[in-house]
Amino acid sequence: MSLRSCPRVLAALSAAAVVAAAAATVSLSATVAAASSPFVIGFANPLTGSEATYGVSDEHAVNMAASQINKAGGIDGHKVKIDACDTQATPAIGVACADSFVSDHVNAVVGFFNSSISIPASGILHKADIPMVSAASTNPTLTEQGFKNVFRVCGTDNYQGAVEADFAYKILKVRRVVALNDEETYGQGVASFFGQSFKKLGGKVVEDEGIDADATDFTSVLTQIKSISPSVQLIEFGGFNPAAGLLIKQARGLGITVPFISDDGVIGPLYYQTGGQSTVGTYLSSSPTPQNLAQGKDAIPAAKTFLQQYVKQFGQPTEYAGYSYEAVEVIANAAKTEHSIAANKVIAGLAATHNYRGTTGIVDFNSIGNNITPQYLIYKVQPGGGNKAYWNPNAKSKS
Ligand code: ABU
Repeated sequence: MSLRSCPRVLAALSAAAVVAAAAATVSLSATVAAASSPFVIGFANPLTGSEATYGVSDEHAVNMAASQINKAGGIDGHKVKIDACDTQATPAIGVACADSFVSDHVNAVVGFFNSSISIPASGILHKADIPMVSAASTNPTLTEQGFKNVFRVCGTDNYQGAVEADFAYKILKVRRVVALNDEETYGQGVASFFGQSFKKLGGKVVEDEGIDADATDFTSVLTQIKSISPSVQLIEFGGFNPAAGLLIKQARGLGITVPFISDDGVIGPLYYQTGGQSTVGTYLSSSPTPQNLAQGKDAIPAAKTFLQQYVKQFGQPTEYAGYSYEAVEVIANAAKTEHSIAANKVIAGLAATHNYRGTTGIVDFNSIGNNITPQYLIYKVQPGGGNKAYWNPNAKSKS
C-alpha cells in the first residue's frame, strides 16, 4: 500500500504538516523580526556652534557609511540607523547625549568629537556596556581608563604634540617658544605634550599660559609675549577656533611676526574665516585630511572613493569626516565578523580589529583601543585659506 492511498497516514501527515508549517511560520517570523531590528549607532558631535563645521561634515560621513552598508544588505540583515545627538561642544550637553544613548539602548556609539566630552561620556557607556569608537578625540586619557568598550580610529595628542615639537625644533630650528592653550582638556593636552617634547629636544618654553577660549580679545597675553618677543621664536596654541584665528590676527596686528603653529582642532575653514590673511603661512598639525589621503602616488583607493562620493553629495569634507566614516565601518565589520550584534560580541570584534584597510588607511587597535597606525602631518596655510601638506615626519622632508 502506498502512503498516498492510506487515509490515516495521510491525515497524520497533514496534521504534522500543519504543525510543522505553523512552527516554521513562528520561527520565520522570529527570524524576520530579529533580522529587521535596526542596528542603532548613536552619533554625538557638535552639530551647532563654532565647531559645527567638523560635526556636520562628520554627520554626513556617518550617514553615508550607514546608507552604503544598508544598500549592501545591512549587518547580517540589520539595517544601520544613526541616532544623532548635538553636543554643542559642551561637556554637560555631551554627557546628556551619552545618557540618551543608554536610554535608547543603542548598539554602538560613534563619538564623541571633543575629548572633554568623550572622557566623561565613555564612563557612562562603559557602565552600560555600549561599544564606542571616537573618530576625533585625541587626548590620551580617553583610552587609558581601562574601559574595554572604548576605541578610537584617530591618533593621540602625545604623538601630535611631539610632531609639532619636532617640526619646530628640527625644521624651523627655533629654540625658545611660547605655548598657549585654551584651558580645555584637548587644548591643554596638546600644548603640554608639545612643551614636554620640545624641552626633551633641548628647547625652552619661555611661557606656558592658558587663555579663555570664549574670549575675543587676547591683547593682554599678546602684549606680554611682545614684551619678551625678541627672545620668543614661535607661538604654539592648543585649542580650537575662533580663538586660534583671533589669536593670530591680533598677534600680527600687534606686530608679532614669529611663526605660529596650532593643531587638529584648528585646521578647517573657520580658521581662515576668523584669522583671514594673518593665518597664511602659519602651521597646523593634523591627521592626514581626506583630500590628502586620496591624492598622490600613495593615494588610498578607499579614500579616493570616499572623497568622490562625499564631494558629489556634500562638497569638501573636513579632516575627521573620513575617520567618522571609518568608525561606522569598523563597528559594522566587528559585528559582521562576530556574526552578532550583541554588545559584548561587537566589543570583542572591535578589539580583534587588526590591519583593517579603509578610507583612512589601516585600522589596527592595540590593547587599550588606540589605533596604532594614524600619522600626523604639518600643514601650511595657503593664500585663500587652503591647507597644504608641508612636512611629513615619517618622510623626514617636505612633502
Ligand atoms: N582632536 C581634535 C579635537 C577634538 C578633541 O580631541 O577634543
